Order: sequence, then structure tokens, then C-alpha cells
Amino acid sequence: MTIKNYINGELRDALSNKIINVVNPSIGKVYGTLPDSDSQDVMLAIEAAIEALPAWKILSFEQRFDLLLKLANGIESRMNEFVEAESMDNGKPEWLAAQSDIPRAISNLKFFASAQMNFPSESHHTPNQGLNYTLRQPIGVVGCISPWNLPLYLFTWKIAPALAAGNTVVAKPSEITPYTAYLLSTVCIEIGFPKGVLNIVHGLGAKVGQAIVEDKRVKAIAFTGGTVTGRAINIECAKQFKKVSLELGGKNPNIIFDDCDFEDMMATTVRSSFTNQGQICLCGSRIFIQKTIYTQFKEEFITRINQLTIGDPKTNVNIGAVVSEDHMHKILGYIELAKEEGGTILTGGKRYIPEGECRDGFFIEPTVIEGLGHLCRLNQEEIFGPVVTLIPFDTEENAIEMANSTPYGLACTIWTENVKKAHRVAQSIDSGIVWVNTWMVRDLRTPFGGMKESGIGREGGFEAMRFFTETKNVFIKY
Ligand code: TXE
Repeated sequence: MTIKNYINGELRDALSNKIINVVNPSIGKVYGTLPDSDSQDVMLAIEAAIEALPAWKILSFEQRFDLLLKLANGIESRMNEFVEAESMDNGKPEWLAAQSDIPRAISNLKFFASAQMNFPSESHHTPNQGLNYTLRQPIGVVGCISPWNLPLYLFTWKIAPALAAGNTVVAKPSEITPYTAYLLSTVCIEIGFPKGVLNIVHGLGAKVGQAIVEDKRVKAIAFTGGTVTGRAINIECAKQFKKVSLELGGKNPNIIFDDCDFEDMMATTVRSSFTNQGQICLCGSRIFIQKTIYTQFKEEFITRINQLTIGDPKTNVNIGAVVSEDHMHKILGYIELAKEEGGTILTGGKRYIPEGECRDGFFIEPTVIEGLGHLCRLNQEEIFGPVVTLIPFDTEENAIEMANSTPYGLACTIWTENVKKAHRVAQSIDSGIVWVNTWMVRDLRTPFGGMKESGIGREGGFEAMRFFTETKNVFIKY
């Protein structure tokens, strides 16, 4: 498989002709190559985006709607191909890509196709003086940089509102999972998407990503990825006063009170801990359990975790491979750290070696750890793998204090049947998203993003449309 850049409507190699290998993590083998692009390729993409901008930004809503819908339908008509590619590239089970990643990528495009038609602007009458109205205009050329955990899902989460708002785009998918973004570029060609409006440049973050961020002609950056990278991007954008939206890591608390619906909580907590091998920024990695039900929780949780199946993502397993060998070693390193910090591994804790074709794949057993203080590194740093910690608490105040004790503030889940308590805790938690008695229910109209080191700004619904537009107030004297 030879993945190519998509620049000015054409599939191209990197100008340098350099390539990078791309690995299927479930078998641990190279399956293809992607262009090792650099600033020269980014330059071409930016020039194409500049040229395409005047026509794209004045397109009628209906025309833009039709084109974005065609992209969505183009993915849908090749569903199996996208599902297989996403699973092969990332290691996630095919059923998960089929139920979640690819349908959600389609929804992102459909949702923002329609959102741009309904995106309101305000007007304010200033008594006796005149009328203000707000224009929300395209920014120009924007950069979208996305990670490997939910490859097409997050890629489209950025490019869809960027395009819908009338911008042209230079996008960079993760070099670890480039396949479905490449397939999307073939859909663009199939449906005759206007050239230069969307450009996809593959390659390393330090070359391609950085070149997009540093170029002054790129007027805004929407980034999802690690906090360390996010900080570097933020610093560069600050120098240029460039608009930036950052969706970064999390260390999300899952707070379980003794008055919860135990069965519902248990089934959901298994999912919120280990879906996508724990590689979702919204996974609940720190599980706080009220002391009164701690033992009951622990026994039942371990029983359920031990029933999870791991292995070949093409089969009906619960848990597939983690994304790469490096990432596997990072996660295993954290498990070692847990032991050094005095934690007890209740289940898991090792690399898993399946039989057959996947024996060289990068699998880790779902791992549950107890006995660690809430301030130790393991409970402060993002692991981003199938590893959770159990932490007992006494009171509501105690739970809130520990939940808020990390530098992150992305998402939180609260389990209680007491509605007053649910509201109290929800308003006291430092996080951009709170779920009560559920996890990862996403309505695309709602604001999405994190506090503290989990990011800056909000995406989703009109928040994303606002990010991708420049706001201008016009005042007309009576
Ligand atoms: O992500 P990076 P990495 C967390 C998770 C993970 C850690 C590191 O904890 O272990 O981050 O993962 C591009 N300028 N999350 O290193 O590097 C890169 O090519 C511009 C959380 O794989 O942040 C890719 O396209 N771009 C997370 C994208 O940034 C740069 C999802 C993300 O990669 C760049 C992923 C640079 N200097 C990891 N350097 C979440 N919040 O969902 C890299 N990139």
C-alpha cells in the first residue's frame, strides 16, 4: 500500500521522494509507506489552498452542503474498506471501527454540512443611534492536525467545520495512522471535490505539522493530540497571534457513589476504562469508589475484566492491539512505575501474546491497579492505554478534591442516583465535559473541550463554527 499526499486535487509523492514505513500493530509488520513530506510539500498545499479560497468562500450554502454530503456518502459507499483500513492501521477491533469510528466520521461531515446552513449571527439595536450586526466570515487557509487514536473520526471532526465555515484546509493526519485520511482523498477525487479546497499532507509532526503551524499564511490551527505537542504549537501560534484550538490529553476521573445503579455503572465502567484499548482522551482512567462499596466494586470489576477477550482485531474480541510498539513500551513502562510507586496489580499488567498471525502484535492485558495515592505520577500523568487505577474515597468533598488534583480537566463521569448530588459534583469538577450515569454520549451540537492542560477553546456545534470564522461587528448609524 502506497499512501500519497493529496495536494491541489492530485495524489502525489513527497517532493523529496522520501517515504516512511507504516505498521499494522496487530501483526507488528510494515504494511505500506507514506510520504515523508517536508516544508516544500506543505508550501505547495498552502499555495493550492490560497488559490482555491476565493471560489470556495463565496459558494452558496447549498453548494457547500452538497459537496460535504457527497464526501460523507462517498465514505459510506466504501464502508467496509474504511473499516478494515482503520482497524489495520490502528489495531482497534473492526467491530469498533464499524460501530463508532467510520459512522462518526460520516456524521461529522453531515452535521457540519447542515450546521453552516443554520449558523446564526446576531444583531444589536443601540437605541437612538443605530444597528449592529455581526459578520462571521471565513478565516482563510486553516491547518488541521489530528492524532492516531480515532484517526478518521478526529480528522473529519476538524476538517468538516473548517470547510463548512468557508475556509480552505491544509490537513495533517497522524503519521502512525494515515490510511483512512488517504482513502478520503481518493473519495474527494471520485466525487470531484474542488481542487485545493482540502489538501492532505502526510509525514512527521516535526516536519509537516511544524511547517503548517509556522507558516504565516495559515491563519488558524485546530489540533488534537498530546499535551506536550499542544504546548509547543500554542507557543508558536502565540508568536504570530494565530488563532488556535487545542484538544489535548486527559486523566479523567470516574466517580462512583454508593447510591449508584450498580449494574449500569459496572457495565459502563468496563467500557469507559478499556474501549479502544483505553486510547480515547475521554476514557475514565482514575476510578474513585466510595469506601462503602469498594470491595464489592473491586471483586465484580476484576471478574468482568478477566472475561474480556484480547487478540486479532478482525475477530469479535473486546480488546485489540495498542497503536505501536513505542506506545506499548510506554504503557508497560507506566505499569512498572506503578509497582515502584507501591501499587498492586489486581489483574493484567503484561504484554499479551496471541497465538497465530498476531503473535508479534502489540497487545497489553487490561490492567487494574490499586493502592496508589492520588498524587503519585501514575495518578497524575496520562498513560493512554488499557490501565486504570482504583482509589477509595469517603465523602463527596474528598472525591472532588482528588478528582481535581491533576493538571488535566477534560472529562468526568459521576455515578449516583441522587440528583442533587449529581448537580453539586458536576459544578465542582474542573472539566469541560461531565457525564452523569453514562459515558461518551456525544451530541455533536454540544461544546467539546478541556480545561487546564487538557486544552484551549471548545469545538463541536456552533463553537467549532465560531472558531473557524472571524467575527466582525458592523455598526450602521440611523
Ligand atoms: O501525539 P502527538 P503522540 C497523548 C497520549 C500519547 C501522547 C503522545 O498520552 O501517549 O499524547 O502521543 C503531530 N507540530 N495523546 O506523540 O505527537 C503528529 O504528527 C505540529 C492524546 O503520538 O501530539 C500528529 O499528527 N504537529 C490524544 C499529531 O500532532 C505535530 C491523542 C498528534 O501527535 C508536532 C493522541 C509539531 N511539533 C495522543 N509534533 C488525545 N487528546 O486524543 C507532532 N505533531
